[in-house]
Amino acid sequence: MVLVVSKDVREALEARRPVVALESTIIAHGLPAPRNLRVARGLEDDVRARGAVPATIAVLDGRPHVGLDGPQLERVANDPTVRKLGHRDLPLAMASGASGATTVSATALLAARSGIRVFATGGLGGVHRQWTATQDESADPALLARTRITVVCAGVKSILDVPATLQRLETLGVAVAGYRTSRFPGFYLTDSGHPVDWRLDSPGAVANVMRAQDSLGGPDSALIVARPVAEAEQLDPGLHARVLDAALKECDRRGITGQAVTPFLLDQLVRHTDGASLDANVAAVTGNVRLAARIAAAWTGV
Ligand code: PSU
Ligand code: MN
Repeated sequence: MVLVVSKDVREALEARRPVVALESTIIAHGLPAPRNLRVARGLEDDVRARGAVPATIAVLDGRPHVGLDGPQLERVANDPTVRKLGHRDLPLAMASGASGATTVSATALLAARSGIRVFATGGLGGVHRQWTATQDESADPALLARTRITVVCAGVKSILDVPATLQRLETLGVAVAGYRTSRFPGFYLTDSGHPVDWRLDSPGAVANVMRAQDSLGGPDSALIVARPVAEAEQLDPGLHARVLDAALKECDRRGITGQAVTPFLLDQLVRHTDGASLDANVAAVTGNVRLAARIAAAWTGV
């Protein structure tokens, strides 16, 4: 097989034990070193502590890996030549022997190909502000519209146009539910200011929706489980609004476009909130990973 699936992950999948896919762009390009490696290891430990097997996904020397060992994880965290790969980049990286961290779209594709059903991340990509001028929209929503996977996230990144992204997910037919909330979470913020139509209150309830998706058939779309960061752990909303406004202007001023936009904005937020956005980001992804492990257990019936 073209995918290199680690022994741990392969054995768990064969025995129908719970597995949680983890993306690597957040490690390589979303969080600053040296905290990124600590967080990446911590997320894997959090999955294991809940009886599931973590499958961090990345492309190394042209080979897509599902489940990384210690040195491979370290390489993703510390090697500055590791690129950012969306799903469209996968064949290009494979054929050229490149190494890259996978975004939500690339991770979801590789996870689904290897038989993993549950995936955790921080915030999804989506429609950027000023979309009418730039047409900048992440590949994440469109890929999730045709990939059967459950993504646990803290909503979509707050640097985006959140209502436009929710609208796009509706148009594309991607199922969205709040986890123990009827408010769509705002990534660094507990509440994005927008409602969500459906709420699910337990891992078992999520697994029931996944089973209903499969029994219904139809397009192989995803299920987004949007879990808010606790209010005590969120970024101060006033600070968030001020810093984001300045960061968007700076992005414009420097003419940053394409794949560089999201990492640039996240980095600006870390710098200008004294690391508070980093704490909120880590709190969000950690909570999501823990919930994903419980959903994976409910899904496999462990
Ligand atoms: N969530 C985070 N940090 C990140 C990302 C998500 O907490 O760095 C990454 C994901 O990999 C997501 C990507 O797929 O940002 C979106 O980038 P773009 O807007 O270029 O599609
Ligand atoms: Mn983009």
